[in-house]
Amino acid sequence: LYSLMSQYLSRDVASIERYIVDHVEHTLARTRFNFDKFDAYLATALSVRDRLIESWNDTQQYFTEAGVKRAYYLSMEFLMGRQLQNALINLGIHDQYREALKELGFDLEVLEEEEPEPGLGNGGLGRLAACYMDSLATLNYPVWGYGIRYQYGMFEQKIKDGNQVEIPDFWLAKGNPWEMQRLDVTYPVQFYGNVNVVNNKDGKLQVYWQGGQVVRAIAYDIPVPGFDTYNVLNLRLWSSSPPEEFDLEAFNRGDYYSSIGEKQLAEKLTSVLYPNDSTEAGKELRLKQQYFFVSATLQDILRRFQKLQLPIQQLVNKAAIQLNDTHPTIAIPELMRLLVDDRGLGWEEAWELTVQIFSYTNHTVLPEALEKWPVPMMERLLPRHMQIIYEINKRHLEVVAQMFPGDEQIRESVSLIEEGYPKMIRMASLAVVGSHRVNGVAALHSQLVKKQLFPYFAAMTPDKFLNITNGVTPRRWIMVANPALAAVFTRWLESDDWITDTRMLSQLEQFQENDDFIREIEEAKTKNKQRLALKISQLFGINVDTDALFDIQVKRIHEYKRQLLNILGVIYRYLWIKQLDAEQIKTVVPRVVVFAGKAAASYAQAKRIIRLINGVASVVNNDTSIDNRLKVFFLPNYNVSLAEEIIPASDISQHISTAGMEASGTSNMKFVMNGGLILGTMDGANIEILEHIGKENIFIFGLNADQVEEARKSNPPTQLDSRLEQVKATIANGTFCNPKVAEPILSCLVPQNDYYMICRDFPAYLEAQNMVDEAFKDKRGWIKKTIQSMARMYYFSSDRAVEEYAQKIWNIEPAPFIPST
Ligand code: DL6
Repeated sequence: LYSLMSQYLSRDVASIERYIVDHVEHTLARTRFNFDKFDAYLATALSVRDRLIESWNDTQQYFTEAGVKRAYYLSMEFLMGRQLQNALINLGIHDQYREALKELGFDLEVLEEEEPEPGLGNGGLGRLAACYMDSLATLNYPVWGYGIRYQYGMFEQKIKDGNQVEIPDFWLAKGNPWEMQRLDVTYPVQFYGNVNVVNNKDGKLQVYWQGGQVVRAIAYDIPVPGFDTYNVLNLRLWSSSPPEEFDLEAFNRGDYYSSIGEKQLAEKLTSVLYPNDSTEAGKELRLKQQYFFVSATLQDILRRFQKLQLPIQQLVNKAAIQLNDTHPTIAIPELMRLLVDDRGLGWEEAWELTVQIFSYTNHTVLPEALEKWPVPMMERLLPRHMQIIYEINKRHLEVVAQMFPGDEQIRESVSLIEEGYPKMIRMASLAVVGSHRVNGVAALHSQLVKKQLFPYFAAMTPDKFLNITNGVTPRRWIMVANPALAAVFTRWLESDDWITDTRMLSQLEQFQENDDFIREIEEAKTKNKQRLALKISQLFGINVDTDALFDIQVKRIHEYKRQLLNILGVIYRYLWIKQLDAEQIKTVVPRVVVFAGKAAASYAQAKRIIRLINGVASVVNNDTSIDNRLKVFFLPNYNVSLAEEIIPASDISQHISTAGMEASGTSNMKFVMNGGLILGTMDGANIEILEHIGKENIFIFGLNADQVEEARKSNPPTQLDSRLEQVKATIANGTFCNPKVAEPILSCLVPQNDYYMICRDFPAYLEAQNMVDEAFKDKRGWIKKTIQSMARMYYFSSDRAVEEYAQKIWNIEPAPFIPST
């Protein structure tokens, strides 16, 4: 592998050694003879960061000098994963670093494990943002990411007596070598206070928002390297701190502690990532986080624009702002405030500019996940913004009245304010009205966004709505996660260009009957299964057979994702094996079933499902009568690093959401790219995966989205499948866990209460699992399916996705910086 980037870097091993030792001695103040594994990791990371900083500075300066239009990706979550290995691979110096560290007595792969994982996200949405940053850097797009530097990321999940326990994740405990604190980049952010209107000299009304609390935002910059390019992008995360001014009055009153208390409050603002959790909805601190992040970001964007000395109307030619879900939507009234109150623009002109600058990605149609904020809270916390939202709504409703005259029902449904006690602000509707483009994240989802969520908005402005199907980066999800498979690809394609051009993978199909190629693909899979088997044996003390079918479901635990359907199927399989005789048992395809995922801390039903899975695991794994034909594991603390170990090891993975409920899914793409097949429903991106890889290469079952909608409206069936009855009875008699724990689960498994369609889909699910068994028995047929699938996945690269954003929404061009050597 030879990288463009590495042409500009010193690649010789001796220099690399020296850089590392320099950091050991001068940054960490250790001696070269006495530093431990973590010191070695830190010094290595710092030496890599040094290399990134130079390119990062050059890239940013180049963007400024060239005056390019930039896009800004605003996301409350970035799940970046560990950085060291990814940076070394993107820079093309992984092997040289391995060599240098060997000379120093360390194993690079071991040091990579020392890196704490920054869990600054809940799941798919945050990881998508990270994949997009990688692709944007790789394709040289001038983009910045903006987010929050939480001190506590996603909680660490432990399993005690089968139950999930949450442990705070203070990921910064040992420092973060990848970030640069920017004490020169700070902004004040205001909350509360009053709005005053005065007549200024030329008779115009001038609005002042005064008083209240001020918090300071401090920037932390994280360089994001692309693959095989000199360009390095910036991810700017904000941290809160007290304002520089000290409350002298309180101090003079002798009230020293309250003057400090105020400071501590300010620091708390960015301390913790909010879980994806409906019970946390409507919390004031969360809205404060959103405004804090958005206000600092817009001040930063405008300061950068101001340096260009252009009229403010030109902002639209220099900046596009993407709202990653509704979380940063308060940016829309904030930009209006900055343009109208601070810059003196008229409302119409400011609004036109705002709408042209913003665009919004919707990531869910689940009603409970659509953000709403109480009007009284907004009035108190951001009084000027509330006025602006009312004004936006007034003008919006005037347009609605013209389009749908006299229709009260439509007016009510599209109003930005939901009537009730208290009134609520519909943030998704505000995001739609204030954006020129609104996209869903998979074809079906984008249809549902239009038809189900925003039918009248879509009727009013049909061109606003579009689809951009998600994608994932082949750098992290093949190169980093699966070096064995990556090496096979490069060997057979006689080039590593596939890393940046996944269309090349289609050429692999010509080798699908080649015995050597098949053997190499199989060997890579076995290696990955062995790695996971080792992890399982370390965690549970159980050795699993790597010839078994590895059946994996890893994602947040949620009723709509239907881990319950999976475990019910496992229980049925167990009961079925138990009634076979010794000869029959030998014919059963052995399975290793793996679950992983976190349940939101207060999501009781999701936690019960974890408890049930662990209960089943302990019974099944200890039952010697089934001759190891079934093993079940719940791997704790699912995160990006664990995903990198699990995904390449799968034979089959489950993406079995109730149709119409999973916006896209992205792990489905990662699994197939790594040579695993999918068992799934016609939901989210599964549908497009099917279209690309062919229906013969995917196991689809169950109701589709239209049928689910129909089924919810019609009378439930009168009878349950007898196999499901049998499974329920076994759960109810306490075989796996205390029946009291299982009771609320069982009460959902009745036809009248089957919102997630588990009862209705159960027979089709079992049938599909049988088809998986049959297909797996035919080894050659199976591998052929996996080869065809891998070869046809080019579309699901995040490179394709970000190109669509750049062209269809942001209107920006690549801007590669070529250094003079
Ligand atoms: O678009 C990224 C990701 C999708 O792949 C998932 O299907 C979707 O559930 C997730 N959405 C969210 C939004 N919040 N909620 N709920 O995380 O986005």
